[in-house]
Amino acid sequence: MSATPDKLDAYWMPFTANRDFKKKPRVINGAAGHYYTTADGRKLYDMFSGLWTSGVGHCHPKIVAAVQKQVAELDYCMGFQVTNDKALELAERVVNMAPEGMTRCFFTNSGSESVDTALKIALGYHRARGEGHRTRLIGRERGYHGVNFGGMSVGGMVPNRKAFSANLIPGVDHIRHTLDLEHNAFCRGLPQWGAHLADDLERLCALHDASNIAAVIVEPVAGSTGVLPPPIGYLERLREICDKHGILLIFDEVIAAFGRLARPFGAQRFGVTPDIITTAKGLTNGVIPMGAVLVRDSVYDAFMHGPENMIELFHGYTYSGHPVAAAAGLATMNVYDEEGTFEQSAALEQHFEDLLHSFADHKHVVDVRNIGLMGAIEMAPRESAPGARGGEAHKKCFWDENIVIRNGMDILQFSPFLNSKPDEMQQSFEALRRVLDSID
Ligand code: PXG
Repeated sequence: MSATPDKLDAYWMPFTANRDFKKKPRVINGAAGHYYTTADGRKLYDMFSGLWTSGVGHCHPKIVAAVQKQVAELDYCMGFQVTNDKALELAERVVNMAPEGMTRCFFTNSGSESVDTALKIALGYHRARGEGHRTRLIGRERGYHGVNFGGMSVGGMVPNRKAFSANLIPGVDHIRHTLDLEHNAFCRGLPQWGAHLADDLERLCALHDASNIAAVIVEPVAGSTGVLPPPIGYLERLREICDKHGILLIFDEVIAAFGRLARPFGAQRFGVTPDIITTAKGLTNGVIPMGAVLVRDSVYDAFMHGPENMIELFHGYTYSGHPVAAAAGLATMNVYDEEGTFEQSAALEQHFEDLLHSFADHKHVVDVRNIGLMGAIEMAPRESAPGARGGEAHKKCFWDENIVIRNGMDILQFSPFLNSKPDEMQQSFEALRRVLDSID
């Protein structure tokens, strides 16, 4: 490294193989609609709509205008003891789209913060009700709940936990994940097999005694780990077991909310209402970082005791309810309504599913999974080089075919725009096929 680091040296890339990346950096410097542009003047079709974030496309003019206007009107104001008009409006807007009974909204700045906020609310809820012994938190293997200590601890992504193993928060356990290629490979939509895996929660209730368990957190569809749709009946079963034992159910909908499953929330798609929902990403179409935690009345009400001059929940972020983020959120909700984004998303599902499953007989492919506009193609790893095939596919897509895909090791993930054009979606998968055909 040079004595004075150049900009590539200076930047420590998140969740990226830095040394490999810096040999031939992939730098994007513009975007419009469904395409990115690069410094060397290429246009790349974005098959991941940002990072599951940008459902209505990049630089949507109505969201851009709302942000520009807001930043000139009220750039920031304190979110503690005073608030701003846009945060109030957005909270009302979001709870009005939420499953019935989920009437309160707490703002954060990311999915990770939403998760840690939700876990704290769950613990505080039980304590406020005189059940402070409910301190245990249950996650699921292969779950992704962000990278803060709470979310990492309830998460089940081994590489994310490995280096921090001794420092994960105490009192956490995990239920089994739901993928079993012997039973549910190449399933279109929800697997028939696997509802019984929810009973693993009963095992943990027996082991720890249910009276010690505060909450269970799951993604309704596990996203980051490579799209694992819930088996039919699985989420219902989790709900039943939680009800039986007085445990709060948290759905982490950082990916699933806002149209990815053709509904405002995944809970509505699956007809199962949790007690707490975490969101981020599509809340602002990815334009300004923001997250939100929605809770049932009963959860909020449990905190509203004691002297009225006292803070009920000692938690919040400097940027909770940031006016510019909230303005972006409001403009995003307007676009969803005005353009019928969730209906557009629903109309694309079949086409997307057919394109994905056309890879089922490809030589590298061991599984294809999808639900809504979430999809994954899992490839077999190369012998003694796990992740190499997926990484090469990503790079070839970027350099040779002008498409951006995401890979987690050898699993390719797809998050099409909610307003994709069917022919562009098709062309992008044709380009992907050329790439998969060309790699070992
Ligand atoms: N929960 C879920 C379900 C997520 O998908 C987070 C929490 C954390 O959000 P923040 O905003 O703190 O990053 C996420 C984030 C992938 C991928 O490859 C997905 C996420 C992050 C990184 C990669 O699918 N989702």
